[in-house]
Amino acid sequence: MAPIKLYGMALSANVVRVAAVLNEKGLDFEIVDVDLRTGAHKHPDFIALNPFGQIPALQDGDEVLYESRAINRHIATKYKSQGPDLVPTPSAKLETWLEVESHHFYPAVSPLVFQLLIKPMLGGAPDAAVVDKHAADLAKVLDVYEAHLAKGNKYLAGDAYTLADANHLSYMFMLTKTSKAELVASRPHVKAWWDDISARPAWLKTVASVSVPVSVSYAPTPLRRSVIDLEPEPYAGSRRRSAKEAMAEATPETSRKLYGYALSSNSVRIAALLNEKGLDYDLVAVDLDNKTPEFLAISPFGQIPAFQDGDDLLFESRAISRHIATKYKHLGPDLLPTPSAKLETWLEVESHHFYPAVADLVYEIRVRPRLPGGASPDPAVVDGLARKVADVLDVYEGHLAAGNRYLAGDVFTLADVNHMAQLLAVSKTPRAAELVAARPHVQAWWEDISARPAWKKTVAALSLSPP
Ligand SMILES: N[C@@H](CCC(=O)N[C@@H](CS)C(=O)NCC(=O)O)C(=O)O
Repeated sequence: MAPIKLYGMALSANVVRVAAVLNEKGLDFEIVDVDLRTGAHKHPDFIALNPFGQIPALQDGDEVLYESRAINRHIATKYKSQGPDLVPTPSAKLETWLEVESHHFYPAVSPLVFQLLIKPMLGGAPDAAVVDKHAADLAKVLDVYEAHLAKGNKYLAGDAYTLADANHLSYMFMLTKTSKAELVASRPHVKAWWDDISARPAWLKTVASVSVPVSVSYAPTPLRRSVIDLEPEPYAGSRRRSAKEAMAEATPETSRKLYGYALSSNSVRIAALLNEKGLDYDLVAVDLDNKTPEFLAISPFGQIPAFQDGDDLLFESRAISRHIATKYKHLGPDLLPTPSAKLETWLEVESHHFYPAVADLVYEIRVRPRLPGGASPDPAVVDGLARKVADVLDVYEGHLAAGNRYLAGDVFTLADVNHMAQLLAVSKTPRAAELVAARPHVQAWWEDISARPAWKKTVAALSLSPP
């Protein structure tokens, strides 16, 4: 069989994230050089592998994947019994900490590493204000890690080393090579965890094949808001209850509690899935201006949604949705047919391309102007953000036109479900809705998935004003 091919540069942290897991699994692979400095990632040959034109991409036999976390999850699932099992399932803690890496650690650490390590290699000087901001962000993130690890968690998902730990290796390594290494050294549990995971033979082998500091030209992913309201007045009327009151009021019929509010798209993502699975739940409204210790104990970053299902406590919406889809695999439609390279890829496309682009556009048009002191949308900014959404939707159009009825192929999966709440926000934002309408396959896909009874039930439970 042809060896596994990892496309990228051995010096890119997102590529090294994958190399680390291939080595942990003892898999032979070759790195096919895609040099960002020569623009090789925008060459048609590479675009055929990854239409977003980013490294890494991976070819394993007939399967081609992109998005480093999708690749890693696919490797960990497909080669589950080879080397350590990196994805023991179902594990609420594992799902949560995979998403913490993706949506808290990475957005804080990557701009910092760019400023301190990469920019100087390109002849630039670090911007002190940017460094300070992201160092402060990362300090807060690592405080949550410190508390989590101090609570008897040797690794992020508990007693065993998993993919959640492995996905941190490349950026942790680079961070410890910068002047902000003290962010790790000053937190004893984070430091002990790092000392442990960075001593693994597979990681030492990975390090031996790359040389840091690096000389790579790439744009770091900017920080994103993680909660985007469908409507600007989230606490309208009598719906407002504190988490404490709501907890006290929770009815005993179900042990499932969704902490959020009905108009947050990240909360609606979970409601849509629970309805697909036919699962009852109580919506526990969270007052984000007055977060209670009870709520913060479940969601240490203070964000909604969070979810309780019996003894399982989770936060991060995509972790919650994945956990529900795994735990209740045989209830209603199976939304996670595994192993599926396409499914893993499109789950991550939603998370790292679709959501950020759409959230920024919807925020600029619908949310920011209605905030206290918010001015009307800036047409030039709106045009720029709309272009980004159009670029993302072009990739969706190409993918759906290539014989994929749904994102992962013939069947409706979690990859589709995870888009629905944000697509609803799009449908209520005319400038964004026209971008969907202009792409016949995207429009047909949205019409198909939004006609599902579970989605109609979800929307009916939201009290949304017309656009
Ligand atoms: N979410 C993607 C991010 C990949 C990414 O940002 N790759 C960078 C290099 S580290 C890149 O290809 N940048 C070139 C570009 O975006 O044009 C992943 O994890 O694979």
